[in-house]
Amino acid sequence: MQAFIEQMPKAELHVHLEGTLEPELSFALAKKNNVPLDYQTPEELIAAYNFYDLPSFLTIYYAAMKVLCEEEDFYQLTWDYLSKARSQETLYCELFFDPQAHTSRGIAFDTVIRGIHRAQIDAEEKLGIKSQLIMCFLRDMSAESAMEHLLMAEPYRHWLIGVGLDSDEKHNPPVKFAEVFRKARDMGLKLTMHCDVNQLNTLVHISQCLDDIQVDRIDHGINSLESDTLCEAIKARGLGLTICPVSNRFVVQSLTSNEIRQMLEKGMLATINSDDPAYFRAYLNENLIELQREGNFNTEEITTLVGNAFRVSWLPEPEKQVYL
Ligand code: ES4
Ligand code: ZN
Repeated sequence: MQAFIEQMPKAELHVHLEGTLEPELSFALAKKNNVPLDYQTPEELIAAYNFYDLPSFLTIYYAAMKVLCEEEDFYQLTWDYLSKARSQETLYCELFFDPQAHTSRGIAFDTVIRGIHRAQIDAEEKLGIKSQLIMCFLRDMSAESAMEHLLMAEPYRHWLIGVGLDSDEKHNPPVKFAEVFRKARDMGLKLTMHCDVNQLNTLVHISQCLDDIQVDRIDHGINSLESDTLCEAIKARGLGLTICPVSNRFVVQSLTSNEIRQMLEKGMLATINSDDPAYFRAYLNENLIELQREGNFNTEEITTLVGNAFRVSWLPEPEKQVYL
């Protein structure tokens, strides 16, 4: 089964580029950029990864970004992730990035997006892995800041496929960003939002995503299973759910294999993803392998989950068909 998963051509739709920052690259960039780190060795840093909820993860995630300073650093981050993904037979990725986590430290938006974009072009040409970029807004920052960043992105519109919403969900509902997402849609961008597992008011957040924002996809969305109405709406609209088993395990002590099985039984378009692989210590193959073991999924079920990622991807229709 492990070999079957490893050799499958795969797609990843939910991975935060900043969440692919491996401790080794972090130490190399800290040295190059003269940035002090709180840990002496990569092993010591990894030992601090004992997350138990979203805020405990986000604190470490944002602190680590201070080593990313120059365009070259964003290039390296993106190139390293795409190389790793390609080595796991992942052929297509949709990549999240968090510009506000960088502009708030004085790094120019252009520096971030140019470095990422150049690595995407090189990886497609030299490694044979295609990727598209999704700009995320930090939901614990203001809607005004999100709008400013959307305007900053306008000259780079054609380097983006969509926008997303991430970071701390508590008291930061989808409707806070209704105007920003309306403008993004008018710019021709696809829309997605995080509805992380077991968040406060999660069912309200999911229904706002559907009715107020009219998203094209939902990130996580596990708790939709608690409402038949939500499940029916998600199914009727053909919306994909980007589930991240190892990420979920930090919060609910389970890879959510039962929930994923229920989604498959209901015909919902669940996909498997890695979220922040450098922090959760699991890339796409490890997520699929561990999930398969926990839920005892058969090859047909795994094939459906992997196929779903291509089906609900934001690739042009003819390109999807190549993989299905
Ligand atoms: C994230 Cl797991 C998760 N949830 C919300 N925002 C995020 N940003 C990076 N990882
Ligand atoms: Zn995420």
